[in-house]
Amino acid sequence: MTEKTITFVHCADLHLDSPFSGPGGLSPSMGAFLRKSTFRAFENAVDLALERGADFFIVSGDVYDGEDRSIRAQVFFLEQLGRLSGAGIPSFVACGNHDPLSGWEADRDFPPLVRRFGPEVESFPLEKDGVIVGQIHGYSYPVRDVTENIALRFAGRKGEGFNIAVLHCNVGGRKGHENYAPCSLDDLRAASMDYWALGHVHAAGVLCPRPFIAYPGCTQGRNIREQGKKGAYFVTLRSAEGGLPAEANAEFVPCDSIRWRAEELSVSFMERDEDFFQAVSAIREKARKDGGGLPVLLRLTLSGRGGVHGLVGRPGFLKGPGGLLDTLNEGEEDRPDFVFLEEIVDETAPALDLDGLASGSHLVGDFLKEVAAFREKGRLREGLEAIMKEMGVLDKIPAPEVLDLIASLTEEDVGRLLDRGVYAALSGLLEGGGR
Ligand SMILES: [Mn+2]
Repeated sequence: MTEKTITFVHCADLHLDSPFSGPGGLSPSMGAFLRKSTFRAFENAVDLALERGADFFIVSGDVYDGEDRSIRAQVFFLEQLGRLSGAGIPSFVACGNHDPLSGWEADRDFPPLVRRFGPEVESFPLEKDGVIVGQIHGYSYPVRDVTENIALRFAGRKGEGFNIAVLHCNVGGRKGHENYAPCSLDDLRAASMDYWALGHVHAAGVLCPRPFIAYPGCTQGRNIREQGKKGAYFVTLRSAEGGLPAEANAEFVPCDSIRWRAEELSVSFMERDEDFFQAVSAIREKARKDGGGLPVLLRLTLSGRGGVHGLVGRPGFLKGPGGLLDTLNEGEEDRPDFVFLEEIVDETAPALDLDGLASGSHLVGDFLKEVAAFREKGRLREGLEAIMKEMGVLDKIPAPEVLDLIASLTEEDVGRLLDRGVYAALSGLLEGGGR
């Protein structure tokens, strides 16, 4: 028996025409750029199928962001499916909780090779080179609130050849996601499919390798909770012998046109304002480099204790007109790989009065006195090694070069490590009431 393969693109949660909530005070051009990003991302997913000559294309729900979808989104969606159809690539579309069948849409024709699943599990044949090689089963939400376990309805659907299931659902009661069409991984496995093309959870993830069960995540991140690369899977399914599910190779391909990123910067141990400015600049350039040419929306959270707290707390310093945020964003929009600071959150605290704390008769005071006694004894590196030995840490270090590294530490190095350790410990001890 000759091995059969099929290829397809699996995407979900396009949320076309999402309004961008996060950033305030965006320029009109930036606002327009963001508004277009969900469209661009879907176009990129369609390009992926066209460029690689996929056998078909799957959208697992939440094409639109709202039940009453915008005309712009509807027209665009049909246009893109039309590009696929024109190239002979069939598309299979399921509706999710954000775009149930009950939502309003213009009464228009889908392009010829598009199939949209109905409100009951429905099956369509999969063809390759004019030969039926399997079937695809799917379900569209009739209304937004589907609380029934729909996965169970796929039982007994399996036919000859490849079997693919398309469903928008919450597997395993994932927190932070509405519990629509709740089901378990075992429910999905029990249906004897080769591939479960899921939608709903906006972070990509493979739940099971065989049968392959996966969320591709949303195609475009739309707020700070949707960070990092967003895209679609390009899947190759290989038929397997002996009744096993087909073997899937799913390559995650980024499709997004702008990326969200959150960074934290601790101001502890910054001696001068200059250190702060340099650190912020380094974070921005790192974000640009990691973006690989794609623009980035960056949220920066400032943390830690130190003198810089006074600087960033100056009225208007961070967010006033002509403040740091404005200044850093100026001119960014003119470059294709812009890094736009959408928010700076100040969680810094003033430097600690270590002498004052050390004189207190409480846990923190005792801790600091202990540290001071250790310091006074001198020979810090030997002291450190003795403590590590006592705790059994030294014996557990497998790499001799780590031991060499410890041996090569100067007294100054160990002093600095001690400072950091004390700060970290104090932050923990003083958590809550210490600021
Ligand atoms: Mn969604």
